[in-house]
Amino acid sequence: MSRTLSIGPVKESPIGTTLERHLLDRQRCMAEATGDFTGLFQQIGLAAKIIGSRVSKAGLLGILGRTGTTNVQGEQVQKLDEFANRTIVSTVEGGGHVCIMGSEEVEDPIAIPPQYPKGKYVLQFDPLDGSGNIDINASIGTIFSIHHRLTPDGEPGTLRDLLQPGYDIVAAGYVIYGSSNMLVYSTGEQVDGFTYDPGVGEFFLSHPKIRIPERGDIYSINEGNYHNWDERIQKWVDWIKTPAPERKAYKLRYIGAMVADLHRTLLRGGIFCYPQDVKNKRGKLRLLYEASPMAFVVEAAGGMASDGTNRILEIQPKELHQRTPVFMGSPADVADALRFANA
Ligand code: AFP
Repeated sequence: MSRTLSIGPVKESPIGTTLERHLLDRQRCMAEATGDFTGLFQQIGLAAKIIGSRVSKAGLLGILGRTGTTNVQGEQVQKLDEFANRTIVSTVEGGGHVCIMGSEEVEDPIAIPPQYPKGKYVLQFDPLDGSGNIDINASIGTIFSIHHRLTPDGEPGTLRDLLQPGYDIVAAGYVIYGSSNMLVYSTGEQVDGFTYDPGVGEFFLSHPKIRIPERGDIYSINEGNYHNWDERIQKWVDWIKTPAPERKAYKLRYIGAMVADLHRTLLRGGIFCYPQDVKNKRGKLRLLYEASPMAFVVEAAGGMASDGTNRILEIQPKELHQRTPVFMGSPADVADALRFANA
């Protein structure tokens, strides 16, 4: 008598959880879900794979680019941040999930071309954050956030759809292109991290339910700006790096790419900040596609995100490329910084 082996449901999948599977599982838990959000997210995931692949070849393309204007495949060598911007726009615009987009690389709102349907979501992104790191092979990233549209369904989106506060974000996240590529995102309840397996070509859940430590031992700030800061920020930095009987001095780590500095802060704890200074009177980082999405992720992981006075997620944006000071990270560390900043 022959025995039939079961290939039915298994308790634990031997292949792990892909980003797509994770999104579909969550979609099934929401009775009202139409699949639009999952569709949009899949397009963002695809863009992340394409950008990640190009980032990993950036050094090679750059070297070959110096010998002429084309690479070995005969392609034009493009600036990577422009390439990343075009990749996201072209992956998302025809999907029918979005009515308008905002990008760090583009002055005006990005309209959906007339031939495509206008969806119910609004996408904002910084296609390649920390692009100054490209030439030195250090980590860079993509940041994104998704809102519901405010204008009537089916019509082209407007600037009003883009100027929404962070507390109305539906989902936000980032992709870090580093020693491995990771996509980290949240819809508000938890933060999940997926590591890209280049052999398979998929993001796999590797860091479920990330929680930021209550306190860390790292501060992350461009200390070269010390002499341009308000005296209260100088006092805080003097305090945090000076050992005291009850605590060790904090370590300084600063990569110069917000995604990389905040990714470390999320996993290890501590604080990342970019306060205002005499050169950047309203701060340097952009509210809509840098500070707000990262604040949403940090808060969902149990952290704190402030502009020095207000919760970043409560700032009502007035301009597309508005800047803001930023203090983000472990709640106890951000509370310490704010105590000094508001003394
Ligand atoms: P780039 O994308 O122009 O390199 O800017 C990166 C960034 O917006 C952010 O990711 C960094 O945290 C911050 O600027 C670094 O700024 P400083 O070079 O002034 O420290």
